[in-house]
Amino acid sequence: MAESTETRSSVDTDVARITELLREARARTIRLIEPLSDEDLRVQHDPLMSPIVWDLGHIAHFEELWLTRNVHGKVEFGEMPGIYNPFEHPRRVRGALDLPGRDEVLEILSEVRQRVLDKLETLDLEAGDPLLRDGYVYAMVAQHEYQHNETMLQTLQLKRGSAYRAPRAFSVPDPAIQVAVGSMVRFPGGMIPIGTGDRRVAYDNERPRHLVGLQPFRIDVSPVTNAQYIAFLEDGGYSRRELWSEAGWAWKQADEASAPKYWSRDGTTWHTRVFDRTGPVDPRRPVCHVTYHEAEAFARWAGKRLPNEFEWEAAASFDPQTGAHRTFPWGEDPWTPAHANLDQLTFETAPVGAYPLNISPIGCYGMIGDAWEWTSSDFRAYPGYEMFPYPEYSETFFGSEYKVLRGGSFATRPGAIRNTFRNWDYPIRRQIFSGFRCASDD
Ligand code: AVJ
Ligand code: FE
Repeated sequence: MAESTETRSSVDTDVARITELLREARARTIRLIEPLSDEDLRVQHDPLMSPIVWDLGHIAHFEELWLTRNVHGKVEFGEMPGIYNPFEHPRRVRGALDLPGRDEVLEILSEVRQRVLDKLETLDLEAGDPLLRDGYVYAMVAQHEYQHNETMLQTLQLKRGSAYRAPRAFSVPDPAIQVAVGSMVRFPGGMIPIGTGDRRVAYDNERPRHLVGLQPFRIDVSPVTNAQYIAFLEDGGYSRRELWSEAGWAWKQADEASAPKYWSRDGTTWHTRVFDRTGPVDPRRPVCHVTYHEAEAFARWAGKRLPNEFEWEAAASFDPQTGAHRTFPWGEDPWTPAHANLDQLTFETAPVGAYPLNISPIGCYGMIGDAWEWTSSDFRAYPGYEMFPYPEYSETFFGSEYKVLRGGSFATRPGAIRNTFRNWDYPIRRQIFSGFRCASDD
Protein backbone atom coordinates (compact mmCIF):
# COMPACT_ATOMS: atom_id res chain seq x y z
CA MET A 1 0.00 0.00 0.00
CA ALA A 2 2.71 2.41 1.02
CA GLU A 3 4.43 1.81 -2.30
CA SER A 4 1.43 2.59 -4.47
CA THR A 5 0.71 5.78 -2.52
CA GLU A 6 4.24 6.89 -3.19
CA THR A 7 3.96 6.11 -6.89
CA ARG A 8 0.69 7.97 -7.16
CA SER A 9 2.07 11.07 -5.47
CA SER A 10 5.19 11.16 -7.63
CA VAL A 11 2.93 11.02 -10.70
CA ASP A 12 0.94 13.93 -9.31
CA THR A 13 4.19 15.83 -8.75
CA ASP A 14 5.26 15.24 -12.35
CA VAL A 15 1.91 16.44 -13.64
CA ALA A 16 2.06 19.54 -11.45
CA ARG A 17 5.67 20.29 -12.36
CA ILE A 18 5.05 19.92 -16.10
CA THR A 19 1.81 21.91 -15.98
CA GLU A 20 3.66 24.74 -14.26
CA LEU A 21 6.58 24.55 -16.71
CA LEU A 22 4.24 24.96 -19.68
CA ARG A 23 2.08 27.60 -17.98
CA GLU A 24 5.07 29.75 -17.14
CA ALA A 25 6.49 29.51 -20.67
CA ARG A 26 3.17 30.66 -22.10
CA ALA A 27 2.77 33.51 -19.62
CA ARG A 28 6.07 34.91 -20.89
CA THR A 29 5.09 34.59 -24.54
CA ILE A 30 1.89 36.50 -23.78
CA ARG A 31 3.76 39.16 -21.85
CA LEU A 32 6.09 39.80 -24.78
CA ILE A 33 3.26 40.30 -27.28
CA GLU A 34 1.01 42.40 -25.05
CA PRO A 35 2.41 45.76 -26.24
CA LEU A 36 1.84 44.82 -29.91
CA SER A 37 -0.99 45.86 -32.19
CA ASP A 38 -2.71 43.37 -34.51
CA GLU A 39 -0.77 44.92 -37.37
CA ASP A 40 2.53 44.51 -35.47
CA LEU A 41 1.75 40.81 -35.06
CA ARG A 42 0.84 40.26 -38.69
CA VAL A 43 3.44 42.09 -40.76
CA GLN A 44 6.80 40.77 -41.78
CA HIS A 45 9.13 43.32 -40.18
CA ASP A 46 12.23 42.07 -41.95
CA PRO A 47 13.00 39.38 -44.55
CA LEU A 48 15.24 37.67 -41.96
CA MET A 49 12.43 37.17 -39.49
CA SER A 50 8.95 35.62 -39.39
CA PRO A 51 5.85 37.66 -38.66
CA ILE A 52 5.33 37.35 -34.89
CA VAL A 53 2.00 35.60 -35.43
CA TRP A 54 3.84 32.88 -37.35
CA ASP A 55 6.05 32.23 -34.30
CA LEU A 56 2.90 31.98 -32.18
CA GLY A 57 1.15 29.56 -34.52
CA HIS A 58 4.35 27.54 -34.89
CA ILE A 59 4.73 27.32 -31.08
CA ALA A 60 1.19 25.90 -30.91
CA HIS A 61 1.67 23.44 -33.74
CA PHE A 62 5.03 22.22 -32.42
CA GLU A 63 3.41 21.62 -29.05
CA GLU A 64 0.48 19.83 -30.62
CA LEU A 65 2.76 17.61 -32.68
CA TRP A 66 4.97 16.54 -29.79
CA LEU A 67 2.59 16.55 -26.84
CA THR A 68 -0.63 15.23 -28.32
CA ARG A 69 0.57 12.99 -31.16
CA ASN A 70 4.20 11.93 -30.86
CA VAL A 71 3.83 11.01 -27.20
CA HIS A 72 2.24 7.83 -28.53
CA GLY A 73 4.98 5.66 -29.88
CA LYS A 74 7.03 6.16 -32.97
CA VAL A 75 7.80 9.63 -34.18
CA GLU A 76 6.78 9.53 -37.81
CA PHE A 77 7.73 12.98 -38.90
CA GLY A 78 9.91 15.53 -37.30
CA GLU A 79 8.16 18.73 -38.07
CA MET A 80 4.60 19.55 -38.99
CA PRO A 81 2.96 19.92 -42.38
CA GLY A 82 1.22 23.12 -43.40
CA ILE A 83 2.03 26.79 -42.99
CA TYR A 84 4.05 26.30 -39.80
CA ASN A 85 6.58 23.94 -41.30
CA PRO A 86 9.78 26.00 -41.24
CA PHE A 87 11.42 23.99 -44.03
CA GLU A 88 8.56 24.35 -46.50
CA HIS A 89 8.24 28.09 -45.90
CA PRO A 90 11.50 30.00 -45.39
CA ARG A 91 11.29 33.05 -43.16
CA ARG A 92 11.41 35.64 -45.93
CA VAL A 93 8.11 34.39 -47.47
CA ARG A 94 6.13 33.85 -44.28
CA GLY A 95 4.48 37.29 -44.47
CA ALA A 96 2.61 36.07 -47.55
CA LEU A 97 1.10 33.01 -45.83
CA ASP A 98 -2.54 32.88 -44.85
CA LEU A 99 -1.85 33.51 -41.18
CA PRO A 100 -4.44 33.73 -38.39
CA GLY A 101 -5.33 36.94 -36.57
CA ARG A 102 -4.49 37.63 -32.95
CA ASP A 103 -7.67 36.20 -31.38
CA GLU A 104 -7.54 33.17 -33.60
CA VAL A 105 -3.93 32.31 -32.79
CA LEU A 106 -4.50 32.81 -29.05
CA GLU A 107 -7.45 30.46 -29.31
CA ILE A 108 -5.32 27.86 -31.10
CA LEU A 109 -2.64 28.14 -28.41
CA SER A 110 -5.09 27.57 -25.57
CA GLU A 111 -7.06 24.87 -27.34
CA VAL A 112 -3.87 22.88 -27.98
CA ARG A 113 -2.74 23.43 -24.41
CA GLN A 114 -5.98 22.05 -23.02
CA ARG A 115 -5.59 18.87 -25.04
CA VAL A 116 -1.95 18.60 -23.94
CA LEU A 117 -2.89 18.79 -20.26
CA ASP A 118 -5.72 16.29 -20.69
CA LYS A 119 -3.33 13.90 -22.39
CA LEU A 120 -0.68 14.38 -19.71
CA GLU A 121 -3.04 12.97 -17.07
CA THR A 122 -3.27 9.72 -19.03
CA LEU A 123 0.44 9.07 -19.70
CA ASP A 124 2.92 6.96 -17.79
CA LEU A 125 6.10 9.00 -18.06
CA GLU A 126 8.27 6.29 -16.54
CA ALA A 127 7.24 3.34 -18.70
CA GLY A 128 10.66 3.39 -20.38
CA ASP A 129 10.13 5.53 -23.49
CA PRO A 130 13.10 7.94 -23.53
CA LEU A 131 10.89 10.61 -25.11
CA LEU A 132 8.70 10.65 -21.99
CA ARG A 133 11.18 9.64 -19.31
CA ASP A 134 11.66 12.41 -16.74
CA GLY A 135 9.33 14.51 -18.88
CA TYR A 136 11.98 15.02 -21.60
CA VAL A 137 9.55 15.90 -24.38
CA TYR A 138 7.86 18.50 -22.17
CA ALA A 139 11.22 20.12 -21.43
CA MET A 140 11.90 20.09 -25.16
CA VAL A 141 8.62 21.80 -25.97
CA ALA A 142 9.17 24.41 -23.24
CA GLN A 143 12.67 25.13 -24.59
CA HIS A 144 11.22 25.46 -28.06
CA GLU A 145 8.87 28.18 -26.82
CA TYR A 146 11.78 29.88 -24.97
CA GLN A 147 13.88 29.88 -28.12
CA HIS A 148 11.08 31.36 -30.17
CA ASN A 149 10.70 34.06 -27.51
CA GLU A 150 14.28 35.12 -28.20
CA THR A 151 13.65 34.97 -31.94
CA MET A 152 10.59 37.19 -31.44
CA LEU A 153 12.75 39.70 -29.58
CA GLN A 154 15.18 39.81 -32.50
CA THR A 155 12.18 40.61 -34.68
CA LEU A 156 10.92 43.24 -32.25
CA GLN A 157 14.30 44.98 -32.20
CA LEU A 158 14.03 45.10 -36.03
CA LYS A 159 10.38 46.14 -35.86
CA ARG A 160 8.89 48.42 -38.48
CA GLY A 161 6.76 51.39 -37.47
CA SER A 162 6.84 52.57 -33.87
CA ALA A 163 9.49 51.01 -31.64
CA TYR A 164 8.59 48.04 -29.43
CA ARG A 165 7.59 49.28 -25.99
CA ALA A 166 9.67 46.73 -24.11
CA PRO A 167 7.79 45.49 -21.01
CA ARG A 168 10.76 45.92 -18.67
CA ALA A 169 10.62 44.40 -15.19
CA PHE A 170 14.17 44.94 -13.92
CA SER A 171 17.00 47.40 -14.43
CA VAL A 172 20.46 46.02 -14.87
CA PRO A 173 22.62 46.53 -11.77
CA ASP A 174 25.61 48.85 -11.66
CA PRO A 175 29.00 47.16 -11.72
CA ALA A 176 29.78 45.70 -8.30
CA ILE A 177 33.21 44.26 -9.07
CA GLN A 178 36.17 45.41 -11.13
CA VAL A 179 36.90 43.15 -14.07
CA ALA A 180 40.20 43.72 -15.89
CA VAL A 181 38.65 44.08 -19.35
CA GLY A 182 41.12 43.05 -22.05
CA SER A 183 43.25 40.88 -19.78
CA MET A 184 43.38 37.13 -20.15
CA VAL A 185 43.52 34.04 -17.95
CA ARG A 186 45.37 30.85 -18.74
CA PHE A 187 43.74 27.47 -19.12
CA PRO A 188 46.28 24.70 -18.65
CA GLY A 189 44.93 22.35 -21.34
CA GLY A 190 44.54 18.61 -20.98
CA MET A 191 41.89 16.03 -21.73
CA ILE A 192 38.76 17.99 -20.83
CA PRO A 193 35.19 16.67 -20.56
CA ILE A 194 32.95 18.43 -23.07
CA GLY A 195 29.20 18.05 -23.51
CA THR A 196 26.80 16.17 -21.29
CA GLY A 197 25.12 12.84 -20.78
CA ASP A 198 21.97 14.55 -19.52
CA ARG A 199 18.70 13.17 -20.89
CA ARG A 200 16.28 15.37 -18.98
CA VAL A 201 16.74 18.69 -20.74
CA ALA A 202 19.85 18.69 -22.95
CA TYR A 203 19.55 18.55 -26.72
CA ASP A 204 21.00 15.69 -28.74
CA ASN A 205 23.76 17.97 -30.07
CA GLU A 206 25.14 18.46 -26.51
CA ARG A 207 25.69 14.71 -26.12
CA PRO A 208 27.61 12.60 -25.45
CA ARG A 209 30.04 13.89 -22.90
CA HIS A 210 33.46 13.12 -24.32
CA LEU A 211 37.07 14.07 -23.69
CA VAL A 212 38.68 16.67 -25.93
CA GLY A 213 42.42 17.24 -25.88
CA LEU A 214 43.16 20.94 -25.48
CA GLN A 215 46.51 22.68 -25.69
CA PRO A 216 47.07 25.33 -23.02
CA PHE A 217 45.43 28.60 -24.11
CA ARG A 218 44.53 32.03 -22.84
CA ILE A 219 41.07 33.56 -22.88
CA ASP A 220 39.70 37.04 -22.16
CA VAL A 221 38.36 37.54 -18.65
CA SER A 222 35.37 39.41 -20.08
CA PRO A 223 33.38 39.73 -23.25
CA VAL A 224 34.74 42.39 -25.62
CA THR A 225 33.18 45.69 -24.54
CA ASN A 226 31.89 48.59 -26.58
CA ALA A 227 34.94 50.61 -25.46
CA GLN A 228 37.28 47.99 -26.90
CA TYR A 229 35.20 47.73 -30.04
CA ILE A 230 35.21 51.50 -30.55
CA ALA A 231 39.02 51.45 -30.32
CA PHE A 232 39.08 48.89 -33.15
CA LEU A 233 36.61 50.94 -35.16
CA GLU A 234 38.53 54.18 -34.70
CA ASP A 235 41.76 52.47 -35.61
CA GLY A 236 40.36 51.88 -39.09
CA GLY A 237 39.19 48.37 -38.31
CA TYR A 238 36.53 48.38 -41.00
CA SER A 239 38.85 49.62 -43.76
CA ARG A 240 41.92 47.45 -43.19
CA ARG A 241 41.64 44.55 -45.61
CA GLU A 242 44.29 42.50 -43.82
CA LEU A 243 42.15 42.17 -40.69
CA TRP A 244 39.33 40.41 -42.55
CA SER A 245 38.89 37.00 -44.08
CA GLU A 246 37.84 36.88 -47.71
CA ALA A 247 34.24 36.02 -46.77
CA GLY A 248 34.27 38.66 -44.06
CA TRP A 249 35.47 41.39 -46.37
CA ALA A 250 32.88 40.39 -49.00
CA TRP A 251 30.12 40.57 -46.38
CA LYS A 252 31.32 43.94 -45.10
CA GLN A 253 31.53 45.43 -48.59
CA ALA A 254 28.10 44.15 -49.61
CA ASP A 255 26.48 45.23 -46.35
CA GLU A 256 28.39 48.52 -46.27
CA ALA A 257 28.90 47.85 -42.57
CA SER A 258 31.06 50.27 -40.62
CA ALA A 259 29.85 49.62 -37.04
CA PRO A 260 27.69 47.09 -35.19
CA LYS A 261 24.06 46.88 -36.25
CA TYR A 262 21.84 49.57 -34.69
CA TRP A 263 24.75 51.96 -34.13
CA SER A 264 24.81 55.46 -35.61
CA ARG A 265 27.26 58.27 -35.31
CA ASP A 266 26.21 61.61 -33.92
CA GLY A 267 29.14 64.00 -34.33
CA THR A 268 31.89 62.31 -32.39
CA THR A 269 29.77 59.97 -30.28
CA TRP A 270 28.25 56.63 -31.15
CA HIS A 271 24.60 56.09 -30.40
CA THR A 272 22.61 52.90 -30.38
CA ARG A 273 18.98 51.91 -30.21
CA VAL A 274 17.78 49.09 -27.97
CA PHE A 275 14.06 48.56 -28.59
CA ASP A 276 12.43 51.89 -27.62
CA ARG A 277 15.51 53.50 -26.08
CA THR A 278 18.20 55.36 -27.96
CA GLY A 279 21.29 56.76 -26.31
CA PRO A 280 25.05 56.91 -26.33
CA VAL A 281 26.83 53.57 -26.58
CA ASP A 282 27.84 52.55 -23.04
CA PRO A 283 31.57 51.76 -23.17
CA ARG A 284 31.29 49.36 -20.21
CA ARG A 285 28.88 46.89 -21.82
CA PRO A 286 29.65 43.89 -24.03
CA VAL A 287 29.42 44.71 -27.71
CA CYS A 288 26.24 43.27 -29.24
CA HIS A 289 24.89 42.76 -32.78
CA VAL A 290 28.12 41.85 -34.53
CA THR A 291 28.68 39.14 -37.13
CA TYR A 292 31.20 36.35 -36.81
CA HIS A 293 33.26 38.22 -39.40
CA GLU A 294 33.41 41.38 -37.30
CA ALA A 295 34.38 39.34 -34.24
CA GLU A 296 37.14 37.64 -36.20
CA ALA A 297 38.47 40.96 -37.59
CA PHE A 298 38.51 42.49 -34.11
CA ALA A 299 40.42 39.49 -32.76
CA ARG A 300 43.02 39.78 -35.50
CA TRP A 301 43.37 43.52 -34.81
CA ALA A 302 43.88 42.74 -31.11
CA GLY A 303 46.56 40.14 -31.90
CA LYS A 304 44.26 37.41 -30.64
CA ARG A 305 41.81 34.90 -32.13
CA LEU A 306 38.36 33.57 -31.31
CA PRO A 307 38.17 30.57 -28.97
CA ASN A 308 36.84 27.35 -30.40
CA GLU A 309 33.72 26.00 -28.71
CA PHE A 310 35.67 23.46 -26.66
CA GLU A 311 37.98 26.12 -25.29
CA TRP A 312 34.92 28.23 -24.53
CA GLU A 313 33.18 25.39 -22.68
CA ALA A 314 36.35 24.44 -20.78
CA ALA A 315 36.77 28.07 -19.66
CA ALA A 316 33.12 28.25 -18.56
CA SER A 317 32.82 24.89 -16.85
CA PHE A 318 36.06 23.17 -15.90
CA ASP A 319 37.99 23.64 -12.69
CA PRO A 320 41.61 22.65 -13.37
CA GLN A 321 42.32 22.59 -9.61
CA THR A 322 39.73 19.94 -8.78
CA GLY A 323 38.74 18.44 -12.13
CA ALA A 324 35.12 19.36 -11.39
CA HIS A 325 32.74 20.34 -14.19
CA ARG A 326 30.05 22.98 -13.64
CA THR A 327 26.62 23.25 -15.26
CA PHE A 328 26.80 27.06 -15.10
CA PRO A 329 29.90 29.24 -14.70
CA TRP A 330 28.90 29.91 -11.07
CA GLY A 331 28.23 26.24 -10.23
CA GLU A 332 25.12 24.09 -9.97
CA ASP A 333 22.65 26.56 -8.45
CA PRO A 334 19.75 27.29 -10.74
CA TRP A 335 19.79 30.78 -12.22
CA THR A 336 18.37 33.69 -10.23
CA PRO A 337 18.36 37.38 -11.27
CA ALA A 338 21.54 37.80 -9.17
CA HIS A 339 23.52 35.25 -11.22
CA ALA A 340 23.54 36.64 -14.74
CA ASN A 341 21.74 38.94 -17.15
CA LEU A 342 19.32 36.40 -18.61
CA ASP A 343 15.56 36.04 -18.95
CA GLN A 344 14.70 38.98 -21.18
CA LEU A 345 13.10 41.36 -18.72
CA THR A 346 16.02 43.80 -18.53
CA PHE A 347 15.83 44.13 -22.33
CA GLU A 348 19.48 45.18 -22.54
CA THR A 349 23.05 44.12 -21.86
CA ALA A 350 24.61 45.09 -18.52
CA PRO A 351 27.94 46.75 -17.76
CA VAL A 352 30.74 44.24 -17.20
CA GLY A 353 31.03 43.54 -13.47
CA ALA A 354 27.31 43.92 -12.72
CA TYR A 355 26.93 40.25 -11.72
CA PRO A 356 29.65 39.32 -9.18
CA LEU A 357 28.49 35.68 -9.08
CA ASN A 358 28.89 35.23 -12.83
CA ILE A 359 32.47 33.97 -12.79
CA SER A 360 33.78 30.61 -13.98
CA PRO A 361 36.31 28.47 -12.06
CA ILE A 362 39.28 29.95 -13.95
CA GLY A 363 37.97 33.50 -13.50
CA CYS A 364 36.12 34.35 -16.71
CA TYR A 365 33.36 36.88 -16.13
CA GLY A 366 29.98 36.82 -17.87
CA MET A 367 30.19 33.70 -19.97
CA ILE A 368 26.45 33.22 -19.57
CA GLY A 369 24.06 36.09 -20.27
CA ASP A 370 24.29 39.56 -21.88
CA ALA A 371 25.27 38.49 -25.41
CA TRP A 372 25.92 35.20 -27.19
CA GLU A 373 29.60 34.61 -27.89
CA TRP A 374 30.80 33.60 -31.34
CA THR A 375 33.29 30.74 -31.44
CA SER A 376 35.51 29.66 -34.32
CA SER A 377 33.85 26.21 -34.48
CA ASP A 378 31.62 24.93 -37.23
CA PHE A 379 28.43 23.31 -35.95
CA ARG A 380 29.18 19.58 -36.08
CA ALA A 381 28.12 16.37 -34.36
CA TYR A 382 30.19 15.24 -31.38
CA PRO A 383 31.81 11.81 -31.74
CA GLY A 384 29.16 9.26 -30.76
CA TYR A 385 26.28 11.64 -31.51
CA GLU A 386 22.88 9.99 -31.68
CA MET A 387 19.98 11.84 -33.21
CA PHE A 388 17.15 12.29 -30.70
CA PRO A 389 14.25 12.68 -31.05
CA TYR A 390 14.14 14.24 -34.55
CA PRO A 391 16.82 15.15 -37.10
CA GLU A 392 15.50 18.62 -37.88
CA TYR A 393 16.59 20.21 -34.62
CA SER A 394 20.36 19.60 -34.99
CA GLU A 395 21.39 17.12 -37.63
CA THR A 396 19.94 19.03 -40.57
CA PHE A 397 22.21 21.95 -39.66
CA PHE A 398 25.51 20.13 -39.05
CA GLY A 399 28.25 21.17 -41.44
CA SER A 400 30.49 24.07 -42.32
CA GLU A 401 27.79 26.68 -43.04
CA TYR A 402 27.12 27.59 -39.43
CA LYS A 403 29.30 28.85 -36.58
CA VAL A 404 28.63 27.89 -32.97
CA LEU A 405 27.64 30.55 -30.43
CA ARG A 406 27.72 29.92 -26.70
CA GLY A 407 26.45 31.40 -23.45
CA GLY A 408 23.08 32.98 -24.21
CA SER A 409 22.06 36.63 -24.09
CA PHE A 410 19.86 38.91 -22.02
CA ALA A 411 17.06 37.69 -24.31
CA THR A 412 17.59 34.00 -23.47
CA ARG A 413 15.34 32.27 -20.99
CA PRO A 414 17.32 30.48 -18.25
CA GLY A 415 15.78 27.11 -19.14
CA ALA A 416 17.41 27.34 -22.56
CA ILE A 417 21.01 27.94 -21.51
CA ARG A 418 23.80 26.05 -19.73
CA ASN A 419 27.54 25.62 -20.25
CA THR A 420 26.99 22.78 -22.72
CA PHE A 421 24.28 24.51 -24.79
CA ARG A 422 25.20 25.05 -28.46
CA ASN A 423 23.56 27.67 -30.63
CA TRP A 424 24.49 28.23 -34.27
CA ASP A 425 23.97 30.74 -37.02
CA TYR A 426 25.42 31.94 -40.30
CA PRO A 427 28.62 33.96 -39.87
CA ILE A 428 26.95 36.95 -41.60
CA ARG A 429 24.09 37.26 -39.10
CA ARG A 430 23.89 40.03 -36.52
CA GLN A 431 20.21 40.64 -35.83
CA ILE A 432 20.86 38.04 -33.13
CA PHE A 433 22.12 39.25 -29.74
CA SER A 434 25.71 38.35 -30.53
CA GLY A 435 29.05 39.44 -29.13
CA PHE A 436 32.26 37.56 -28.40
CA ARG A 437 35.44 37.24 -26.36
CA CYS A 438 38.94 36.50 -27.61
CA ALA A 439 41.47 33.79 -26.92
CA SER A 440 45.10 33.17 -27.83
CA ASP A 441 47.61 30.35 -27.87
CA ASP A 442 49.58 30.15 -24.66
C1 AVJ B 1 18.93 26.76 -32.05
C2 AVJ B 1 18.21 29.02 -32.29
C3 AVJ B 1 19.33 27.94 -34.11
O1 AVJ B 1 15.88 29.19 -34.16
O2 AVJ B 1 16.62 27.92 -35.75
C4 AVJ B 1 13.55 26.82 -33.01
C5 AVJ B 1 16.04 26.94 -32.48
N1 AVJ B 1 14.72 25.11 -33.62
N2 AVJ B 1 12.74 25.94 -33.60
C6 AVJ B 1 16.45 28.19 -34.55
C7 AVJ B 1 14.79 26.31 -33.01
C8 AVJ B 1 13.43 24.89 -33.97
C9 AVJ B 1 17.06 27.22 -33.55
N3 AVJ B 1 18.37 27.74 -33.00
FE1 FE C 1 10.72 26.23 -34.11
